[in-house]
Amino acid sequence: MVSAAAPQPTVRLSDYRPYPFRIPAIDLNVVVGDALVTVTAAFQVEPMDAVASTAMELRGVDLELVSITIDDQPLPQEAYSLTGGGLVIRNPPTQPFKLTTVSRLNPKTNTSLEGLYVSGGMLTTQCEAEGFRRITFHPDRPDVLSRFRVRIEADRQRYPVLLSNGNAISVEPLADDPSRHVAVWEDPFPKPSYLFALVAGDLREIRDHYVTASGRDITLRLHVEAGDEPYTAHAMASLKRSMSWDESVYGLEYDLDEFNTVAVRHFNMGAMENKGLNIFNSKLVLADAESATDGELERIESVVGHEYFHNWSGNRITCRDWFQLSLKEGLTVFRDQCFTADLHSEPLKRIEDAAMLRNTQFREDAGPTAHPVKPDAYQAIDNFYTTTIYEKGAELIRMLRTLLGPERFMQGMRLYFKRHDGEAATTEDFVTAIVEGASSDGQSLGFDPDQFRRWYHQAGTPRVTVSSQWNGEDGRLTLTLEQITAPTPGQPEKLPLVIPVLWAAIRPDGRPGKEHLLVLDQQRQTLVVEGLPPAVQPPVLSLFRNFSAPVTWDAAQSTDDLFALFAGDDDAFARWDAGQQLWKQLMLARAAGTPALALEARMLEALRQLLSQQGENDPAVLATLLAFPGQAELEALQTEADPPALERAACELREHFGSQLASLLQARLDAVASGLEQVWPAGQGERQLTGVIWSWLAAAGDTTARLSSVAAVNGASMTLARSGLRALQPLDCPERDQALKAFHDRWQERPVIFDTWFALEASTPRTDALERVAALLEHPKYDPMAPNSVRAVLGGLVGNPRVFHALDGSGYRFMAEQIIAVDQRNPITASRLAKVFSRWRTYGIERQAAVKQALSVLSDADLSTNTREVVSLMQA
Ligand code: B3K
Ligand code: ZN
Repeated sequence: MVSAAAPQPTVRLSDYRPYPFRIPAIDLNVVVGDALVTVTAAFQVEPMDAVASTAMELRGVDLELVSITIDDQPLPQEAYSLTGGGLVIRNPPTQPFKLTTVSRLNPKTNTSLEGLYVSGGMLTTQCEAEGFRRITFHPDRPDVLSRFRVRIEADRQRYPVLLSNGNAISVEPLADDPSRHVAVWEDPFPKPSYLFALVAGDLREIRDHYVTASGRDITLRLHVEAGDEPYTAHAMASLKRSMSWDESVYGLEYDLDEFNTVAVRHFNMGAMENKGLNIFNSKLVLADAESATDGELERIESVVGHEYFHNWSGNRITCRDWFQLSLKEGLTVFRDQCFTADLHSEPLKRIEDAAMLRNTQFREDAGPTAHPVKPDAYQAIDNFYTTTIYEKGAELIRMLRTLLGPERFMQGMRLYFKRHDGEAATTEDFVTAIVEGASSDGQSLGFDPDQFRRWYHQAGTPRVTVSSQWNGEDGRLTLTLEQITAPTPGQPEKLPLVIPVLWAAIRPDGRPGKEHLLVLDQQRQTLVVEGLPPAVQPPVLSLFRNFSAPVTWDAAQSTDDLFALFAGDDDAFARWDAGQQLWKQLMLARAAGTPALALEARMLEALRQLLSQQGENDPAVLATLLAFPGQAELEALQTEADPPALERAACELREHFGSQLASLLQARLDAVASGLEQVWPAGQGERQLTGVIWSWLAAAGDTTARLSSVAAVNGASMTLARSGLRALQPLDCPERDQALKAFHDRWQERPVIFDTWFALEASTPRTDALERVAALLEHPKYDPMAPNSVRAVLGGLVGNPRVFHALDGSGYRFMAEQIIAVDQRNPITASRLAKVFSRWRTYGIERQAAVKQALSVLSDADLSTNTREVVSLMQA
């Protein structure tokens, strides 16, 4: 038995060597028995070196090797050896040969949710990044591409549905045992092992079809547990929209005859793009307006799109090694962001993504787990499925588009998909293709591509300082920009990057001026702009429009300028950002116990304007302008991060503005009321604004708003139900308990939705909250094997600052103990949870000491490689 591997050595990009064998074809025979699964794997192998024999290394974890043959001849014991992480064949033939292994595994004892495992009564797989080695002995690296043919044999009653990648060839009863049946699947496209998938279970099928641009009729099948069929229409419609979008924007069509999707309750992440057989966390499939919020519906649509888009960006062109992960993930996030923007609102999507990046990726970039978009070393690759690889990776691609302009950029994309189809590529290949494709028009690039590549290797968020000088008589503006990136772990020295700065000067009459692109590529750079309208006052600058680069900046803008931008910048991002800068000042002052009264008064006035009838009339834009900055961004601005103080500040400001603006807010509520029942995506803005107003009014003690919030929990819209709960949650009032109980009673039989109740309970600030969280972990409906439930409860606790960050360290200790328990069964989920401690060095001295203790409790435990890597980085 090859058991779970010992701590893995560090893997380095510089050690990459091509695999010395090609495996063009793989035949898998998977026989599902009562307890064990037997896998016979026959590989066609072609040695690269036809002269000298090279040892063949195969990976295997928790597998029992039953037999091994080469060209149907048993391999003598001395010809191979079983090692901690797999098997080595010492002197394989130098000519093409057939390697056949038979191995056995037990999916029931596999709690890692990697490889082949049980979820409910079904068998399912997750192979990315290194799960295939838990199914059969294989090199299990992304640069080995094979055509797979898969035979699955199983009991007909227990496993009526048998799925794998590619096209279904046949399903037949087993000749000599009619209680069993056999399905054969064939995938004509060579793929790496991480895209392999297999599902066997009692599933219900929802079938539809899609005709591609070239007229091919594709069967679309969605497989869910019995009873879940009514909640699949949204996912199916999202899939069709994705297929059509990739055709019209990228000219990319689907390539197999069928496309299968399976919803699984026990899943480590959102979804997985296995070729032709996407597997989804059921919470990202099962949804309708009554059971999912507008935000969740949009997210489902975008994840369905994301996994579908991987068929080209990830599957047809895959990664040479895991250091290239952003090649597929950054690009696919970029593609799904554009998909959502095209289908809904481009400016609002940009704001959403910018806020997300600032509160997750910037935090990562500033902490102990900071790493470049292309890391150069790792211990557990699963720790690198991060917001840096995904979202910052997408920002790099967006910057290329901003620098090149959309048309030239698309020329580059077309070249990339054409040139590397069928290959395992690198991020260098990607940038080269974009640059060469874009330059095919013979014009200069406008930036140095080699310098641009630094973005892939340099961790940390650059900070840009902007200063300006104004000559009012001549209308001459001199802008000086300086960039600096603070050191990150292992990278003390930073080089200047290529930073696209989209900016405009607002004209004296308030009208926006022309938008300019400035390419900041020196550490310090000066730009002189002539010919602006002469005026005494310098023009107001609208900077980093559309969030043109993933950086922070300091332009020392005056309060007057920020209010001017907030009132009416024509760039939605820059307008929202000006408001965010003002909100940040207000919240930090409140958190410090010294409210900025004069600024609050000006904000009140600005909000009166906005809320008045002549003010902003798009409810979604208005709701976005009223949204407070995220906790992480605010913490980063405090000298000593103090999450409970920030939470208190938000409560105070809601109460203050809620009471001061009560009548205007009420008038806005009345104005949007008639639009609340529109079906998503219509009515989103109305519902979003209603939610913000409820939370302000409820905080100010408005009984009607509190009662409407409670009533919403039993209404027809999950968006409003959750808005009501969010409005009441921070308030210690009877309506809060009524609302939580109503939610509990209504949804307790629907696990996917009931996880929300766990999260709400765990994040409700109460004096006995920690005991309640402990009780939730014993709740009969809590499923410790389902990462969704684990994250709901433990993530909920983290979202409860007063409890998690209690000065006596009780929250941290509790979390450390839970992480150790989760790590025993599921290292991937545990190591992600461990990152909740990553900002500990920014806390005050007392909290630092408490986290330090929690970290040493963790570190003294017997941890997985995954969790050990994260804990060590945080302790370093
Ligand atoms: N590629 C998968 C993520 C796999 C995570 C492995 N631990 C989902 C996605 O990004 O589309
Ligand atoms: Zn992805």
